[in-house]
Amino acid sequence: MTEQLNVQQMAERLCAADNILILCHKNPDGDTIGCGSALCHALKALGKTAAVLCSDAVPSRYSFTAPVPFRGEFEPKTVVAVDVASVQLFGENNGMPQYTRHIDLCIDHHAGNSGYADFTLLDGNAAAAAELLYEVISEMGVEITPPHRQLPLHRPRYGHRLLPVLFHHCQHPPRGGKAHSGRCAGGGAEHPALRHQAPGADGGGAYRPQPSGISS
Ligand SMILES: [Mn+2]
Repeated sequence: MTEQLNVQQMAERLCAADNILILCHKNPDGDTIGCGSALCHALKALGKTAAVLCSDAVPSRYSFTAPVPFRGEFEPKTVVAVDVASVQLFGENNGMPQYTRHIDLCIDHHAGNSGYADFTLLDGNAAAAAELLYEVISEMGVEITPPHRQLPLHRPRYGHRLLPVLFHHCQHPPRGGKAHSGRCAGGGAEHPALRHQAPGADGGGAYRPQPSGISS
């Protein structure tokens, strides 16, 4: 039986974890891949080791999320499922079965989630797991990078929504002097992708969708 967590509790558990393997569902869509990439980049921005595993190939239209595929380069200590309602949905390829025997954390929006994880953040009223993940990442103290803050948060596609996925840890109080309220204290380097993604030194350039077919 799973224990339900709220956003703050999930953020705390993620902040306390390391060597984190993030699992997506088979036949991946924008929600599971967007969540996987976003959570992975957020954890890496906090200096953690993390990667994403999916039973099926990630469609090229989601390559803009800069997926970090797991290649067995570390021994997972914490396994997190995103947008996966039941264990049957993990799939059987890419060595997936050896990592689905024990799922520590689950972030999901399917009301019928079977409760397979030790701890679950579930909101059946959310249109996408990405809505929950956005709150979790914010609670972790990882800020969406300026160029991606301008992305439409809710980008309808296949009934799901995508989330801007490049983050970096905010080491300074944001402009306006508001204190940082995240759960994760301390370091974390700027995400390297920020530097080549940033359209200008002020971070104020417009987002230009890549020709991957995801833009309308
Ligand atoms: Mn999905």
